[in-house]
Amino acid sequence: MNKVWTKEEVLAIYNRPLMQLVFDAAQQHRVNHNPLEVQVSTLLSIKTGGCPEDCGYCPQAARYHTDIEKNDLMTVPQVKAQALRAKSNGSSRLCMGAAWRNIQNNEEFDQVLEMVKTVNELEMEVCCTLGMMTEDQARRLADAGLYAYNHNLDTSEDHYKEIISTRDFDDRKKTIANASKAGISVCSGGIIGMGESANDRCSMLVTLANLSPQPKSVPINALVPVEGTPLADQQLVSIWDMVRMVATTRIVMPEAVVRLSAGRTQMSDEGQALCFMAGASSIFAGDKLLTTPNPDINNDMKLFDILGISTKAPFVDGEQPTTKESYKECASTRGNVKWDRPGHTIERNEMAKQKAKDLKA
Ligand code: SAM
Ligand code: DTB
Ligand code: SF4
Repeated sequence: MNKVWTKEEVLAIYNRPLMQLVFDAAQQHRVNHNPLEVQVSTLLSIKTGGCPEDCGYCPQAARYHTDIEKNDLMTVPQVKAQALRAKSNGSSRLCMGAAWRNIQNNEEFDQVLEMVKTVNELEMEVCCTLGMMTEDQARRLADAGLYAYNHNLDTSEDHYKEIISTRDFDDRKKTIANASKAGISVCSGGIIGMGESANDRCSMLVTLANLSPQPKSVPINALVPVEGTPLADQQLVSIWDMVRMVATTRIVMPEAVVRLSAGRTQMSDEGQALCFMAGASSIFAGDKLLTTPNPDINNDMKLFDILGISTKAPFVDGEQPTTKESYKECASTRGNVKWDRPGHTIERNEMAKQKAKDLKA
């Protein structure tokens, strides 16, 4: 049974003198992890852009005018080729992302299930991030060989209402619970730098840490402000905030892999080294995240070399799933799956949408 965290406790950790906080996190890190090992994941955007949601940070939301290249769902051979490339570059995990609100019971999902089966057969950990997911969809993904599902809370429940209006925080939690019920390893974290307070950051960590089971991996993203999105003008996150967030996450979720995610191009090597010291134990590698740039893999490997860090092998923290033919069986009706829409509006998001309309006209 994990400890139940309160926001006051987490805030007190977050606000410790930075040098003390990093030392405490580094000590905690050594209790459950090899501090000289970092897990490397590669992101692959299998379906890019055109998303119906209004997430204020996201360049893939159809309603904002951003400069991304949209793509339909990739084919299975395309994904296999990218997975092999990622594996040869030292990645133990492939994380496939789709710009979907939620999974539908249709041919596209059937195709994703084939991708999962194919990549699992390459002996890589397979992760997907496909939006909201029902219990039966989670079961099918697990049967196909899915290892992990990424579904971020993104921010605190309070601040969430300032960032996204098209779905609510409880639905995020429902999807996470559906992944857990299917025996899939949960990857859930958030973004800092969206105008949230320290209170919001700690509140998000409390929600994550009090999930049962706790997430097995926690991505900490620094907002990548993208032109055309409502959050385009946000100030870049300071490295000190990133270190604080990583260290606090390490202390409140001691067994989790803490992933240094979006925003690494904004960080110096020294800043990233401090994050590894403070308990970060994973990165996304490859020159692209989903649509935005990421550091060159050669730079990452050079930094690992300097720091004496080696990359982690797949399936060290959990067994490789075996594919069960039942992934082909859909227990629910085919077609659209409905999730409620809360329907409030966010002025900043509406303005970015209007700006996109004006640019089109
Ligand atoms: N559509 C699915 C969903 O929202 O769950 C999966 C893809 S979505 C792009 C995955 C995550 O990427 C988001 O939850 C968010 O945390 C992160 N993300 C998206 N845009 C970002 C940005 N500009 N900066 C930092 N993180 C971002
Ligand atoms: C996560 O927490 N961060 C990744 C992954 N999970 C899917 C995505 C980052 C996306 C950054 C913006 C982009 O490249 O589009
Ligand atoms: Fe769509 Fe996901 Fe981007 Fe939100 S974060 S707009 S759900 S792709």
